[in-house]
Amino acid sequence: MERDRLNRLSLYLVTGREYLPGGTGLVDALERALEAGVRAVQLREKDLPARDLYPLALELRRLTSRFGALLLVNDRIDVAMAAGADGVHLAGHSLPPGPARAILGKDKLIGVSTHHVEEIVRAREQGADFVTFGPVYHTPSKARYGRPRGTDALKEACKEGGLPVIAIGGINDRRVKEVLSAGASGIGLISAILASRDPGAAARRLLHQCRASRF
Ligand code: 3NM
Repeated sequence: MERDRLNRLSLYLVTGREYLPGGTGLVDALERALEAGVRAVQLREKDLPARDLYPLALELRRLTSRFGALLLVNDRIDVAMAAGADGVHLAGHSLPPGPARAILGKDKLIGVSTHHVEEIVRAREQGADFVTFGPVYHTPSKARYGRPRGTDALKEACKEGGLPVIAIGGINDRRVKEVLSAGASGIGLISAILASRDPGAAARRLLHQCRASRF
């Protein structure tokens, strides 16, 4: 993947409407994060059928385009293509990256969720562009993602996997330095921004930490 798209992925904001504080709308929260400088969004609303996910993807496509931000759709290659997204993010139960690449062509981004270094190697062999690796830390919904992998496993993933690694799971502004020092190309998160009453301020703090940690 070229530097420009990789830079935009340095803060990868994953959606999760159930994390929003009462009264906040998803599109509003994302707009505030984008205004603050976030440049990559993954639409991940697993409970929505295509009929509802598609109009939301279109709305997020318009919104992210206004800010020059990437939009990836979790799992649903059809919805990603129909909405003109920049790519897809594949989970363990998704179509594997090889056939996904055959459908999407060479220019679309393919991200893959991974938990072990072997999965990263496999994703690379099948034409993925990057992976998320986690959960690095305890996350509010840890039951869903398994036990934390820790920063030593993250280091190994970044060193041995052969693809850019976005660290995910329990990331907040106090942990950015640690995961970037472990070799991660970026951070992926839901609650540190979307559970905040001020998603713009939360995004600014995280982006500030990303910039500060790179020197
Ligand atoms: N994937 P938070 S952890 C979507 O380990 C996701 O693959 C994970 O939420 C993985 O930033 C996770 O609130 C949740 O911890 C991230």
